[in-house]
Amino acid sequence: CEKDLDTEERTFVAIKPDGVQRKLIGEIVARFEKKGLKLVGCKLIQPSRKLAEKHYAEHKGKPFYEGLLDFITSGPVFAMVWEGKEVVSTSRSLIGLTDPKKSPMNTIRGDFGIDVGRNTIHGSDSVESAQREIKLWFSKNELITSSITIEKWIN
Ligand code: RTP
Ligand code: MG
Repeated sequence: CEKDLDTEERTFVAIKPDGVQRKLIGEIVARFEKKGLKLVGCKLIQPSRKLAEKHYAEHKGKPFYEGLLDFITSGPVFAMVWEGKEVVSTSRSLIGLTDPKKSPMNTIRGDFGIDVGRNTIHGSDSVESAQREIKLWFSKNELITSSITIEKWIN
C-alpha cells in the first residue's frame, strides 16, 4: 500500500510575534504533531515589510491593514509547512476563528488569545493560498522532500 507521495497536501502555518513572545511555539507544534500532521519545514524569521505586504496582499486597503503589517513585522515569526490529509482545513480547525473571543475553547486562538489583532497564529485559508504562501516564505531546499520522509504507517 504505497502512498501517493507527490500529491500530499501542504499548508503554511506561522506563529505570529505575540505567540513567539509568549513562548507558545512548543505547545502549538505539539498540537499539530498530535493531530497526526507532518512537519516538512520550519524557521524563525522576522519578516520584511515587503514579505508581509505580499503575504497579506488580499487585505490591502482595509482599515486594519497597516496595523496588521506593523504587527507581523514587529518580531520573529515561527514559519512552518505542514503536510497531511486535508491539511489546509485540518489546520484551520486546530487554529479556530479569526477573532479569539469568538473562537471555541480547545482551538489555538480560543485558548490563547483575546484580541483579533493579536491572534497568535496564521494558517492558509485554501489549497491555492497555501501554495502561494509556501513559495513566498520558503525556498525549495528548506523543505523536506517526499523521498526522505516515507513513513508507511501514519497518514
Ligand atoms: P490569518 O490570515 O492571519 O490566518 O487570519 P484569518 O485568515 O483568520 O483572517 P483574515 O480575514 O485573513 O485576516 C487577517 C488578519 O487580519 C486581522 N484582522 N483584523 N476586524 C479586524 O480588526 C480584523 N480583521 C482581521 C487578524 O489579525 C487576522 O488574523
Ligand atoms: Mg487569512
